[in-house]
This record gives sequence, structure tokens and C-alpha cells, in this order.
Amino acid sequence: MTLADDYLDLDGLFSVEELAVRDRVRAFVDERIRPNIASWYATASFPRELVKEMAALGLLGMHLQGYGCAGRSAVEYGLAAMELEAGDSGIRTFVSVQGSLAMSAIFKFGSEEQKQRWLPGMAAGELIGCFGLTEPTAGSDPASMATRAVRDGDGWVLTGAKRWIGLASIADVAIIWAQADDGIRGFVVPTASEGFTATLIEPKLSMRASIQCDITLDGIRLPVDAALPGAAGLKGPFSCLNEARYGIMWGAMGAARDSYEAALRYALERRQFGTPIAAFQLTQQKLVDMVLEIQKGILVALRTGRLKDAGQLRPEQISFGKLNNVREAIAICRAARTILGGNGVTVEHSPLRHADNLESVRTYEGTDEVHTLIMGRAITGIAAFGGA
Ligand code: TGC
Repeated sequence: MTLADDYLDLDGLFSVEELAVRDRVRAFVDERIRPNIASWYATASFPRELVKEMAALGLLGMHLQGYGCAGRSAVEYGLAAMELEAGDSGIRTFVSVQGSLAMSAIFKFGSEEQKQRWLPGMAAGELIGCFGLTEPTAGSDPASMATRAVRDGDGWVLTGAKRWIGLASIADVAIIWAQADDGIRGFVVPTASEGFTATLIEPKLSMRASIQCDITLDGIRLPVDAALPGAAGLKGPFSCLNEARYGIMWGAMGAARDSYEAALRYALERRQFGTPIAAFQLTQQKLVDMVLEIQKGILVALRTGRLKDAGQLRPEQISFGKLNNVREAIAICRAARTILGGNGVTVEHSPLRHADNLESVRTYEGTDEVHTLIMGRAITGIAAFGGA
């Protein structure tokens, strides 16, 4: 490691085992994602063939215990997310939706039968899950969701629509959050159920190597035991969002690091005015600003991860990391693109792809504004989320 790679020797803060997990995922990204990502992005293709390979690496439900999951620590999961997103946000999103959202919902709130039915297959990459919370008219404010769950005889009937749902068109199972008479509940919905339709949202200018869908739920009939017995109210989905938001704060630093490295390589090779552009003071300032924010962002993620592993992490602390790290990562990727000049707008170079992906990342799992206001509420005691 050189100062260019790890200025403050942050590697010294991780255990040998944590670094081994990171290096395994880094090698996978180098071998399987980097050579192909430009083509997947250009053609808007999600590389489904990688799912079983990621499962074999223990990346699906990585931080969950039992049911075929790897039972890794929060810090190890974070390091894996960082490496995956150095490849592409869309690939890290797959792991987040599958593990942090869909599997976490079943793990945290499911019956033993639901866990046995779904989790081992999901950990093995044989079954894919999605997580339906956001709706066409309920994004930042999921409390206003219109999807309804009505008791009918000895079962449930689900009616409504969801939007921006990752993986829905290839999913075997959907965790659907719906308003019931007694509040918001979660349901485990096989996607083969009559009345379930997932439609790809395309074309997109972001997350092109990833799948996001509209879902319609047209009077889906479910048995009574399709409800997640442990979830009552918004606390259920929000607890799953905590897991995904946590992974994002690490992942964003992976995209930032990859952009910085691309810019540094280019700046050392590219000559203008008779000298490498790395010799220009303005270029050095950009590179130094990137190093400052990447190293600080990793420290934020690591502190958050250690708190999570100690069982002491509060949701508003996750907002700190998600807000800061994604915001800084976008700025870094855009600055990296400027060093690449005109060449930086081609798909051959990663920084603009990362920056475009991060527009989605800064929006899903709580926008910059939502996380700002979660922090504002935490420090003032006053909720300022909405109008009258
Ligand atoms: P609020 O009154 O604050 O809370 C309601 C209940 O939830 C509890 N709670 C939490 N519990 C665990 N973790 C958290 N982070 C929690 N935040 C709140 C809270 O204690 C309360 O419990 P109880 O027992 O008192 O009822 O609810 P609010 O409606 O006022 O919240 C406001 C706000 C803005 C913070 C919240 O609505 C919010 O976080 N909005 C952003 C929603 C969001 O992130 N959406 C993205 C969804 S991602 C998705 O659907 C797909 S993207 C991934 C993909 O598929 O690709």
C-alpha cells in the first residue's frame, strides 16, 4: 500500500480476517465485473450469471446467522459492499436488495416456517427476493402508502402498486408492505401469485446494469400465514432500511475510490503542455481533495460498523454516514471525470458511470433531504419532515 492507496494506513484498523474478506471480494470484482461492466452498462443488462458466484462467496445475507448465511460481521459486510460498488453500484444494489432488504425482512420478522422456506435458497442464490415499500405516490413518506391488505375469510387480499423495486422482474419472492386495518404489515408474496405483475422501468440514465421495476398487485389472494408475524407498523420496513443504508455508506466509498484511482492513473499518464497533467497544481488539488474525503468517509463507515457490531448503532447515526458518504462520493466521481477531460464521458472510463449511479444511490433508501431531517430531528428534537 502506498500513500496514494491508503494515505492514513486505514488498513491497520482492520483485522486480518476482515482484510481477507475484502481481498476475496476485490479479486472477484477485478476478475468478473471490471472486464464486463462497460458492456453491461451500455446494454442495460444485469449479469444474472453472477448471482450464484456471489452466493458462493457468501455475499447473500452475508451478515445473517444460520439458514445457509455466512454470519459475517457488519464491518466485513461493509468492506464487501465497498468492493462491489468499486465495480458498480448496480451489483452492490443486488446484494443489498437480496440480503439487507428481502432476506433481512424474513430473518427479522418471519415465522420459523417462512425462514426455512426462503432463506437457504436465497443465501444460495437459487431464489431471488425483492422488497416492495416505495409506491408511485409514496416515496419519502411511506406512511402515506396506498397499498391495502384486507382480511378475507381465512386469508388476505393485497391490492396496490409499488415503484422503483429492485430485482422485481427476476424475483421469486416479494416482501410487500401494505396498510391493514391495524397498521402497516409485511407479506411474503411468491411472485408467481395470480395478480402479481412486475414491469421493468426503462430506459434509465443511472443504475443501468441493474433492474428496477413497477409492481402491480391486483387483488392477490394470500393465505393467512403469508403475513410476517413479527412486523407491526413502519418500524418493520425501517429496520430493514437501516441494514441497506448501512451498506450504502461503505459502497459509496468504493465508487469514489475507483473514480479517484482512475483519475490518478490518467493524470500520471496524460501529458499536456509538455508535462503529465498530474504535475498541474489544479489537478493535484482535485486529487488531494478526493483522498481527504475518501479516507474520512471510510473512517465514518468503520466507526459506524464497529458500533453496529457492538449492537449500539442508532438509526440517526446511519443517516450521518449515508448522507455524508454518498454526497462526497458524487462530488469525487464528478471531479475525477474532469481530470479525464473529454475521454471521461465515454463508457470506457468509470467515474461518470459511478456518478450517474450515485444519483440513484443518493435518492433511494432515504434522500439527502430525508437524512438531513432525520439528523435535524436528532439534534433539535423537532421533526421537520412535512408541511401541514
Ligand atoms: P416515524 O414516526 O419517525 O417512525 C415510525 C415508526 O418507525 C420507527 N422508526 C424506525 N425504526 C427502526 N429504524 C428506523 N430507521 C426508524 N425510523 C423510524 C419509529 O420509532 C416509529 O416506531 P413506533 O413504534 O413509535 O411506531 O415515521 P415518519 O413517517 O415520521 O418517518 C419520517 C421519515 C422521513 C424519517 C421516514 O418516513 C423515512 O425514513 N422516509 C424515507 C423512506 C425511504 O428511505 N424509502 C426508500 C425505500 S427503498 C425501496 O422501497 C426500494 S429501494 C431498493 C431497491 O429495491 O432497489
